[in-house]
This record gives sequence, structure tokens and C-alpha cells, in this order.
Amino acid sequence: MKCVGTLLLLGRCVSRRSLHHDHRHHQAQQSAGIIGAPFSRGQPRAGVERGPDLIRSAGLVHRLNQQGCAVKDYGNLTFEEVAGDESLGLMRSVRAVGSANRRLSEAVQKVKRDGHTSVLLGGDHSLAIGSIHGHSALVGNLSVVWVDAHADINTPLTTPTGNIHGQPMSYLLHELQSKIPILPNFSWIKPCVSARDVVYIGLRDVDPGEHCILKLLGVKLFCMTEVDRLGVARVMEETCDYLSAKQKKPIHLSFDIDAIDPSVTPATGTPVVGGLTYREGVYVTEQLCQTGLLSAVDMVEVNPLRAQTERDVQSTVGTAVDLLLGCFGRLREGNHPSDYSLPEP
Ligand SMILES: *[C@@H]1O[C@H](CO)[C@@H](O)[C@H](O)[C@H]1NC(C)=O
Ligand SMILES: *[C@@H]1O[C@H](CO)[C@@H](O)[C@H](O)[C@H]1NC(C)=O
Ligand SMILES: CC(=O)N[C@H]1CO[C@H](CO)[C@@H](O)[C@@H]1O
Ligand SMILES: [Mn+2]
Repeated sequence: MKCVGTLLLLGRCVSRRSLHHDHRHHQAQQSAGIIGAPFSRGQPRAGVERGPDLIRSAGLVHRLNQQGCAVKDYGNLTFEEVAGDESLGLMRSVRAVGSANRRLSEAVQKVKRDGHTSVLLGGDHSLAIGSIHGHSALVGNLSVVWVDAHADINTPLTTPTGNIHGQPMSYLLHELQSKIPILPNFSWIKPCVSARDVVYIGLRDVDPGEHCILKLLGVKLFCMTEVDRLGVARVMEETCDYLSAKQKKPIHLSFDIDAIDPSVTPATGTPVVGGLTYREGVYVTEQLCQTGLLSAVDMVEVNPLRAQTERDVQSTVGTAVDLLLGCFGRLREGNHPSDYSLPEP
């Protein structure tokens, strides 16, 4: 017996509405194009450059294949040393971050040109600059869902630390263009996202300059207070409604593993207590997958050297993998291939 039609098939992303009405329309299976970016210069802690291979070693490609998702692994980007990369005030490794992201932008453009959903394995969150820039260069205007304990929207002039992984959004937003000074190796970055096309989920550690920017621009956000008040189901319903209210644009999910509570994902550079549960995180990815609009995903800030035990590393990496599987159609109710046929005695 062939199980097709009535059962929810494997790896399929169905829209929320059709799901509720049990009309699961057929939609092309997404394929994943994976880019590893072992880059850590956007922040001061070594170890985050090991993220791509740890996530691969936890079986990402195999498990995506098992759930019916085709994968092309584009391997790791390589980043050469940038000579004469002196600090500019508080800002460190500006030239290295600029040129690494330029390379990443080109790699993401290639993955999108080849027709895949782009998967960036970081590396630190400064990589969102190149990832979102490259995605937008190929698909045009897009929506950004930024899942993070932090807003990462400091400008070079508001940053309390000088770490560029706390600033990527400021370079990408049209509305902040006039607040960004000229920086070496950053001139290729063209703002490509509108503040109204951004939704934040999971915020709980926001700097004063960032809070001012978020309020000034009226950015849609669900900080942990809103997650507590509304519950994650309503947060995702409102997120999807907000993003599809105008025209339906491709979605870029930028997932910082520190959005999840450090009791689950302790192996990260800037953990903050009181985060999303594992289940809330997975629910976010399931719902975004079901929009059928997910076009690029970043999974960043996994840092094994910040863990105290091997178990901490495994829990963090395992969660990162499960979040990525959720982005590509894994359902907790189970999945089976569309050509699955029940054995008969
Ligand atoms: C990525 O780079 C690491 C070394 O940094 C290497 O061990 C690994 O095999 C590379 N992975 C891929 C898929 O190229
Ligand atoms: C893309 O967004 C910009 C800025 O909001 C807008 O001016 C432009 O018309 C949009 N392009 C398309 C094709 O919708
Ligand atoms: C990739 C890139 O843009 N590299 C440039 C970074 O800036 C130095 C000078 O500061 C140039 O020599 C590089 O070509
Ligand atoms: Mn971040």
C-alpha cells in the first residue's frame, strides 16, 4: 500500500492556513546548500570557528538526506589574514570582518543562483552581514527573522564593546545608513533591508543605543516578555501574519544559538539566562518552514571552547542540528517519504 495524499509527507513545507484546513498542497521540496564559515573575528573568544565542522559531524547532511532533503555541501570558506588590521577606536578586526563577509556574500549568491535554500554554518554573528547581503543581492527585498538574545544592531558609534558581531543589523538597514561611518573594507556593503521587514524573537539583553534604535524605527520584536505573555504559538502566528501582510517576500532566518536558554545551549560566547526552551526554538523553525518562504538560514555562535563539559557541547550542537532539521520540514509528529510503501506479509 502506498501512503500518499492523505498523510503529511516528508519534508514538505505547507502553509499555515492550508495546514489548519488539512489541505496540504504540494510544494517543491527545498534543497539545502551548506556553506561553512569558520570565522571568529567579529568577537574576541576563540572557538566559534569550530562551529561548521561540529555541526557537520553531528550528522547534519545525513539527517537532512534521511528526511528527504537534497543537500549540496559547498565546504568551508577560507579567510586569509588581513595585514595592518589595526583597531579603529573600540572597533577591532574591521578589515578582516569586511573582507570575510564580502567573500561570504559571493558564496551565498552562488548557492542561491544554484537554486538551494542557503545554510550558513558560523562562525560568529558578524557573518550575517555577508549572508543577508548575498541573499538579498540574488532574491531582492526579503524579510529577516532574527532569533537571538541580543539585537545585534549597535552602530560603530553606539557599540559598548567594539565587537562587530553585535552590529550586523546596523549595516544592513536602509534606515541606519546615515549613522554608519566609513570603514575600511566595508564600502561594498549596500543596505538592503527595511526595518519594517524585520522581526526579532528572543531578545533579553539589549544595549541602550540598540533599544533607542529599535524604538525609533518601530521594529517588530518579541522579546522574552512577549514570549512569556503570548506563548510561542501566538508569537509565530503574529510573526507570519506581520511578514505576509504586505507582499510575501523570501525569509532569511538568522538564528543565534544564544537565543536558546543556556541550560540547553551553554556552548556559546555570550550566554544570557532566561532564553527560549528547546521546544520553543524548534517550534519557531517548524512554523517558518511551513510558510514555504524560508530561503536562507544562518546558524551561528556555537562555540565548543565555552562549554564546561563534553555534554554541554553535545547539547548545544545537537540543538543547532535539530533547529536546522526543523527548517527543512522535520515534524515532531513524524515524517515518511512520499514513496514509502508498507511491507506486506
Ligand atoms: C572545513 O575545514 C576544516 C578545517 O578547518 C576541515 O577539517 C574540514 O574537513 C572542512 N570541511 C569541509 C566540508 O570542507
Ligand atoms: C524593495 O524595497 C525598496 C525599499 O523599501 C523599495 O523602494 C522597492 O520598491 C522594493 N522593490 C520591490 C521590487 O518591491
Ligand atoms: C576584500 C577586500 O576588500 N580587501 C581589501 C581590504 O582593504 C585593504 C586595504 O585596507 C585592501 O588592500 C584589500 O584589497
Ligand atoms: Mn547574535
